Amino acid sequence: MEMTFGRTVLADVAANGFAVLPLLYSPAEVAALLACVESAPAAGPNFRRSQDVFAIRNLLGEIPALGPLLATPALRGLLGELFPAGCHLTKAIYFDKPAGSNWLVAWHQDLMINVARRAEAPGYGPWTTKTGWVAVQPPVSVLENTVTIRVHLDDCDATNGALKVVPGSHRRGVVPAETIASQTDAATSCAVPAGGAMLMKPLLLHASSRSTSARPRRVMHLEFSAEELPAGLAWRERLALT
Ligand SMILES: O=C(O)CCC(=O)C(=O)O
Repeated sequence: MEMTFGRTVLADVAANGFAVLPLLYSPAEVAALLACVESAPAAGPNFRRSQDVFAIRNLLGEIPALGPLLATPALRGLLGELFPAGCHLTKAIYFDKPAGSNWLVAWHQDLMINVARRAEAPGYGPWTTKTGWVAVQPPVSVLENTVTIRVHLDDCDATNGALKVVPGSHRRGVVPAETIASQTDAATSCAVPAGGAMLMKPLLLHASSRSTSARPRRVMHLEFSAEELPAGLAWRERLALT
């Protein structure tokens, strides 16, 4: 599938902090992505399964065969437009919010990046370590040079966990946690069809609701950045996908 995305998508991402692409992967490509995930041995600390969510952290490290299936000409073309000087994948997570899931995600910005190990660097902090993973809040400039592409594998609307976002909130810098609740009045819900993608900036305020639907909501959350980290720091999942 050859396509160009053009100025509208780039302008929407710059102005609003997000954009919805209704078609990035064909139905056959979506089927291949799902078959690849379903054939993986879903065991180990990076797999989290409960009644309300199935998540795979370090998705491409756990299932490397997904790399060539994701890196279609359409994805590569999109990345070339978003990052003309090149970029790398920095994080990939699979989220299945199953039918009727009670999993909801409160309003937040994506402020942390995963790194291989802790090393002090100006502007980096605070740090967290959870189940062997080291994460740090980088300077805002790193977050501003990152774009998340959420590849949707099911039709998704407000009933099955579409992301809610506050348009333009990525331009507010890091929003203090205690003021987030008062900044979500203008929220909008981002429906995306299967095979489509939602692009978003990490600083965009976002949340998602419980599912009231009989349909699952399977998503691949892929973060791309053009940033190089300072000496001593390295992205935990860095991968060239283009
Ligand atoms: O997939 C979702 O419903 C929410 C995920 C999210 O907010 C995140 O990854 O930051």
